[in-house]
Amino acid sequence: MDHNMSATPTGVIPTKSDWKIQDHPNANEKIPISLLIMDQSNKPIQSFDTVHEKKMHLFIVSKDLAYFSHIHPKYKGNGEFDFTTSFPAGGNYKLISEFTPKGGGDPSVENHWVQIEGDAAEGKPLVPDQKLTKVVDGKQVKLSFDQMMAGMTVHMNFTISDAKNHQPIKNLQPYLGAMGHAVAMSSDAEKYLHIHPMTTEGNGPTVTFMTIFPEKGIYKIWGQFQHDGKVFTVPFVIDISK
Ligand SMILES: [Cu+2]
Repeated sequence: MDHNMSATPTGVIPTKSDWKIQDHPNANEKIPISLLIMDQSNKPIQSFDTVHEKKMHLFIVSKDLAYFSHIHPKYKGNGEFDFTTSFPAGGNYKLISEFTPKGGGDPSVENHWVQIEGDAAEGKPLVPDQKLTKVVDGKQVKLSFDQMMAGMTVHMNFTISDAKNHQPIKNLQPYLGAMGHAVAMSSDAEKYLHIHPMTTEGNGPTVTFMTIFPEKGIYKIWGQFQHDGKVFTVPFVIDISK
């Protein structure tokens, strides 16, 4: 599939979803969750394309975007997916599922908010990072943009080096069929951004993604990469101010 043509979805199949979760789920307990994907006439969708090695990608974020998780629900057949997860604290979490019904050119997205009982984590307002360089799991990751204007295609570059010796890392491993994955959310957790990995030459040190920030505001971005058999996740908070 050619991801280089456009960052704007073109062939999204409209869907509906029905989520099942127990009443009063508690923090730090294993919670089974299932979701049924239906078409506009409430008929379960039967067939899904495998995209980046999975039929469904599911992201969980806390309302303040402090918590992020990326998991792959299991397809049970007849439109139903399930997974088990636990939540680190009480509060509201958004579940964002992304999948492509057969025949869809671009992924469909279905969301669901859940309320988890238990002591809430201290909600902190999102503050844009002053410096777009982070150290995570022994890697230094630098984020750069060709431009940062809302409503326009943005190229986002993650450049990864060894945090100790500052050597560029040139042996990243494919993770889910690409050199990296990235997700972005608006600060109010309302907008989930589709981010397309570009076809990247080689295995680092720079991985480029393409997206469109729909409007001005603060966004949190999570980049995920694999090195030495381990996936690492690097978060950034940015301000799209124009
Ligand atoms: Cu995934």
